[in-house]
Amino acid sequence: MKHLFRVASLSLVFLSFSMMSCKETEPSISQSQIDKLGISDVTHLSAASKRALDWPKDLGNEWFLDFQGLKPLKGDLAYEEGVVRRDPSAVLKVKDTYYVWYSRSTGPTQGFGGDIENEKVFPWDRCDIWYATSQDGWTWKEQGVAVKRGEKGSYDDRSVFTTEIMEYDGVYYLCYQTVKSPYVVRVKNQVGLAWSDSPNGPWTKSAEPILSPADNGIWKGEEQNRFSVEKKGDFDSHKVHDPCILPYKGKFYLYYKGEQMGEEITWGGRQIRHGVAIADNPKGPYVKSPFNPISNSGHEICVWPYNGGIASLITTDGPEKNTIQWSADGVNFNIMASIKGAPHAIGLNRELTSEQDPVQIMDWGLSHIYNSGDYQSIMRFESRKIREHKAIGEKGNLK
Ligand code: AAL
Repeated sequence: MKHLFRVASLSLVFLSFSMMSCKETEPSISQSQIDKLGISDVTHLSAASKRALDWPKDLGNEWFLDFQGLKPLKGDLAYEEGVVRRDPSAVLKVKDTYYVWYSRSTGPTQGFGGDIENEKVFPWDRCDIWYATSQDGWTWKEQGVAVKRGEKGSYDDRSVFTTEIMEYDGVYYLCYQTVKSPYVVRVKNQVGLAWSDSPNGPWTKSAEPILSPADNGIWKGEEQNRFSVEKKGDFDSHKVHDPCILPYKGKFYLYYKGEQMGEEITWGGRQIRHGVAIADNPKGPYVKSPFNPISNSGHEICVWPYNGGIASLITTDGPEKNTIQWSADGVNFNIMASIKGAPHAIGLNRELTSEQDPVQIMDWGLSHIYNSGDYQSIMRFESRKIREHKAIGEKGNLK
């Protein structure tokens, strides 16, 4: 409605401007906008033209890219039957060595409904967080476990997984998802944190989770059915997932994916949204932003700093999937580019962060693939920028 009002008022302003052809006191649709958008008659704006008039005025091609096919890694991170390696963290370069952390488990997945004491309900169930190093980003040496599941009875006794790394002030922080046994359909997921003076550990774990689901949903009945609710609650009333902490404006922004009790299928995808929680110190306490949710689409978190703000790749679910968005304040995101589809569970190569190029960080990084329903392996992605279009033999660049 607000949008319609704005476009309607813009049209009126334009009309009165052209009729009066006197001094311009209010914003109008300029002749160059009309020309650029190829609008035939400004008194007959189609819905598409109205949306186009709302696009950021200074938007160029700098945000647009194309992902190439995933390529397998070599060494210990090559696919291995019987082993799950998935959800890679960002890649950090420490001195001359690349580091990555990831979820690791062994054995097949049985799913829900079997022996909940002994079986694995998902590939990311019964995981610990492991790490590997590489000199060239292709051949990796698995170094061993970084963060283990907790003692029986603790909040992370069932699985620790889907981790992200942040280095700040010489200290390394791993944030990750946690599940407490028993792993039933309605189990809540939380976020834990571990820190170390070295990327090689040893790691100290937080005694309590640093983030939990909103506590305002109400399940309906006793059956383990996550779609059946009396009240849904906030967008993150069931699970907080895919945590990623960025130092930003003197604070620490913990971006995460929320899953809601009574989740629906909307626009052909899962009802998944992102939130942010902000702290003064890396260890918290993290306070959820009152602006949550900060996306209406997406899946795994993929965020990076750019031009004083934060950029976010939105994949997989929701009407705005396959877009790159940017916010000047880390909270209010707008679409900058649509893309053809992005790798899942991206681990960004933080070495490539650039203030000149918004998507240079996508030149290469890590992702994962499903080799089978049981086993996943970490892969490498690469991308190419889309800055021109030229047919073979054609002179000049279309920019
Ligand atoms: C991923 C992530 C989280 C989920 C599972 C493993 O896509 O969103 O990590 O828990 O799937």
